[in-house]
Amino acid sequence: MFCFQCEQTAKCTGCTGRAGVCGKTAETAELQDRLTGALIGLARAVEGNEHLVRPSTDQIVVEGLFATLTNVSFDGGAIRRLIARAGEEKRRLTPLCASCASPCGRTGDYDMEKLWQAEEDIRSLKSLILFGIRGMAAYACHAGVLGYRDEAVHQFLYKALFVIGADGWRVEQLLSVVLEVGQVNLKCMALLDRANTETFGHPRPTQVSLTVEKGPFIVISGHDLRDLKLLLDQTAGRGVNVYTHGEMLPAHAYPELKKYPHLKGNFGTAWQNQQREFADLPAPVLFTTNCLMPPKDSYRDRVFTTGTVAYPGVPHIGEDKDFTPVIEKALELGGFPEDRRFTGINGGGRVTTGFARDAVLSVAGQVAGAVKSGAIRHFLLVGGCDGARPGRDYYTEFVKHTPADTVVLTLACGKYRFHDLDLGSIGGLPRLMDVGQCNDAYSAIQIALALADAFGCGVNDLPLSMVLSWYEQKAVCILLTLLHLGIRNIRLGPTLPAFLSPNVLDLLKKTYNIMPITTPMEDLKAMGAFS
Ligand code: SF4
Ligand code: SF3
Repeated sequence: MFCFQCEQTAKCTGCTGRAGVCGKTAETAELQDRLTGALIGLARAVEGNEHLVRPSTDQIVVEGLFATLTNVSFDGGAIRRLIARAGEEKRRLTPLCASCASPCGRTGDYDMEKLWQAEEDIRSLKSLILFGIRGMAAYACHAGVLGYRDEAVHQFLYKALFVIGADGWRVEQLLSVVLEVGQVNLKCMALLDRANTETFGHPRPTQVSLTVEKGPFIVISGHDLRDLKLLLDQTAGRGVNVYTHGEMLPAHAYPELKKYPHLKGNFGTAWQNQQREFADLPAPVLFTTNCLMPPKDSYRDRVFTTGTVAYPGVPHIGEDKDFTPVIEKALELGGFPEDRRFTGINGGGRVTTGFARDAVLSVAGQVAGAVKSGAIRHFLLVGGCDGARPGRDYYTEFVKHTPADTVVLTLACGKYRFHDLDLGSIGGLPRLMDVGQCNDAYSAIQIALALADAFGCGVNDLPLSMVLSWYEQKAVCILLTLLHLGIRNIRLGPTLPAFLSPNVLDLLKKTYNIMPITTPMEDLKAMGAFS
């Protein structure tokens, strides 16, 4: 196997051998490569046959890409079914190819070994494209389940897949496709933002309890808000409470979700702590998307998956979204006998979420006034994924050291390192504002653009610095969107992606002044966060 798509990749170069650091086996990794190769074959078959493409064709691509995202599908059987669907669809689009006596190979599946063995700059740029569209497919999938689609996104996914499999593309040509990933991803994130806010309302600042009340409960993890809504409907009146976990936390801020009285609070911290946190839990856990880790025996019998996420031997709730087995498990396990108080990593007992674009922009005048009066001197966007590497303490220390006249905007699961800290307030506004999931990066971008508008300058001229933490491929497409928008001086950590070749990294540094994190104090000083 070879895989270097995530931040925890072995030795910061690539996972090889019998299994990856994430627990993905060599067999699963090879099946995921075959699936990607089959999707490239499908994209080749689409070329010239665009009139035959159906929404179901697009769905295969979106699901297939999503299934290869880190910590989503460990299930060989599910991946084989996706490979078969891609093959069947290709045969529908190009029936003559299947029976051709002397195949030209134009619609053949792609052998991913060719990519892994390619010249390093080509491999680097094509990997950026591939990992970027894997992240984008996750967003498209979330929007799709709520009934929202954007034709431009699907058309681009075929193009990008085609390019990955094509020979002879030069560095400059690939670079422009890399930036196109960022451009189209902005549309895709806008679509998801619209899907979420039109379906569930605009998030409003909301305090979330970390105490688990006595009695039966279900923990729901991942990013899929529709799954949460369906679970809340099915648990209503059953005496079963629901707690969010990981990236589901911002769901508490949506009016159409927070109205359920049995959506009680949040349990646990970021994904990498799940094997410890779930060990003694008297409740089932439902994973709707990443980040699933291989379940330990201590709690394996309480884990359920749904959607694209899957693990061999773990019960999977199908398309009918009948969560009865999860609810029955919650009733059987019974929950805690008494209320159980949990805290965040820093000892805080409550956290606040819901500072998405509508909430922040509704106080834009107040924010602009605080900046003009000098009360707010700098904005710091500290966002992105969490992970297991020890260097991620950087983000906790960074936030702890931010001066009292700065505002910290955050999003995604990296916030679990610091979101229970009490940073106080400035001019009636909290100093720490959680914009939402990684899926809400669009909201953070809109806030930055609105600030730039209010001050009549570009985003790069704002007193705003970005320090991002990355782990999986949604972070890759978000980063490409920021680069597409021309945003400079982004700090990235805890380590730089293994798939950036020295030349590609050099190019990104020269063009965007992207840089690795150093120490919290050094970076804060360099950002001009201190007066
Ligand atoms: Fe390794 Fe990450 Fe790939 Fe898993 S997803 S095999 S940890 S690089
Ligand atoms: Fe986290 Fe997996 Fe990326 Fe959604 S849940 S940010 S890592």
